[in-house]
Amino acid sequence: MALGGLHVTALPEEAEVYADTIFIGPAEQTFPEFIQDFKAKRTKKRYISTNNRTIQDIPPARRDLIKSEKYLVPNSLVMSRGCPHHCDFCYKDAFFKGGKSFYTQRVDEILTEISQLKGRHLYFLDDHLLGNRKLAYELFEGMRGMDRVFQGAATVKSILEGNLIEKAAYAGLRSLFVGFETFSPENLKQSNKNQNLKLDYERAVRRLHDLGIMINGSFVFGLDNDNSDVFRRTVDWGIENAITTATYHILTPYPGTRLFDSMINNGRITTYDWDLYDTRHVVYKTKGLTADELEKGYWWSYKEFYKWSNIFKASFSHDSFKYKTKHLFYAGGWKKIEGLWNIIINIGGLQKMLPLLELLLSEIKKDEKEKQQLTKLYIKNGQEY
Ligand code: B12
Ligand code: SF4
Repeated sequence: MALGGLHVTALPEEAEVYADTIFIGPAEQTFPEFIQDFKAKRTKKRYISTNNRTIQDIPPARRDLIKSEKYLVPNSLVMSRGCPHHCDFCYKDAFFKGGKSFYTQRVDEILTEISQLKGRHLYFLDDHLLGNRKLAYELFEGMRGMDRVFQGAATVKSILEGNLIEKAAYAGLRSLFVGFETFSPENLKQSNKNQNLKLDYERAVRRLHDLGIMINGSFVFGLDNDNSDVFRRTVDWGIENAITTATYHILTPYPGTRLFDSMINNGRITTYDWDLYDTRHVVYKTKGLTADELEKGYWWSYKEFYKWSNIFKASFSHDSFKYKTKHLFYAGGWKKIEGLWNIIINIGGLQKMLPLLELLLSEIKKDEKEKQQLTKLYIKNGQEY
């Protein structure tokens, strides 16, 4: 038995009790090595990813093996692995330890991959789709005219800088996961999330809305500078700024992260039951809030944000009728009809929902000339100006 992935990488000693072989870190290079060793009957106990990491020139994913009718989003793909930033609570530095922690595909490879995918919808799994701006620029340039709609994730900073985000929008970006995380500068500093410091979150939101890009805002509760008003403030901000969907998390010190080490050093970890490390439970000694307040506030936030009255309020603050409708159906469908989703999955109807998703992600029209003007981005020697 061979095991790999995030959990195994974070806790190899625990994992190897259950396996003949474990994989630490990304496996694009170590798995082929394992196959060779397996054939030669000399498999090792551990395969550790080193600095020779790449996702270029690797064999294409065997998408023919995917039962696409069972998925709402069969076209998931990766342009980059990792991220250029180093937030203390993130899995990234621990997972990519011992080698590169941000590396990319070649643009021609990813464009070929995209051109072979059925349907219009794409889902980029990248931690930070705009992390390498030059590459992202070339990707979006190449995707123009491909008639795709896609979703991805990026930082607030990358939305505010230059006009790459316009380029993304006109290539088909319709929904973006954005790591706002916290409004407190002290919390940002404590988390080494300095790239968010002194940024105008509202300007980033307006920019995305002007381009018809729906926002899935990510927020973390329980950082040391939070107190009991954090839930109300965060939810109100999301509604007032017409964030389409919100993902709330209770701060979780995943093993291997700097956050985990610092919690251990300060005697703050309260449980090692990994099942509770799901961003829904408090697993450490809190500071500005009690653990009970934090869990209750977390659940209250979800309930409050996804109340129909608040979904309506946020939807109707958009200018265009089309955006209002899209917001209403997307947010409503995301959280409000979970029971219905289970029925759709059980009767094997997920693929039939894809055209609906594509419709919700359709473009909010802009004049062609305006688009060209907005996407004129100048790059020389890898620098934007
Ligand atoms: C897409 C995604 C989701 C989707 C998953 C959809 C699906 N059906 O697959 C959804 C939205 C459902 C989701 C949910 C959650 N997610 Co999520 N998710 C991701 C995301 C963005 C991509 C995962 C992915 O496919 N990566 C691409 C593949 C190629 O990489 P990989 O999985 O690491 O696999 C490589 C290696 O690990 C290794 N490998 C993996 N498995 C195996 C097995 C073997 C045998 C071998 C040899 C090798 C191997 O080889 C692969 C190639 O190198 C990651 C961030 C990221 N970029 O990875 C977060 C991430 C994994 N999610 C995270 C979290 C916190 C969650 C939730 C707990 C959030 C929540 N509160 O609900 C839930 C948990 C769901 C669950 N039950 O487990 C965290 C995990 C943190 C941690 N340290 O564990 C991440 C890292 C995001 C982050 N930056 O914090 N997630
Ligand atoms: S910006 Fe996001 S993906 Fe990158 S290190 Fe920070 S939390 Fe992780």
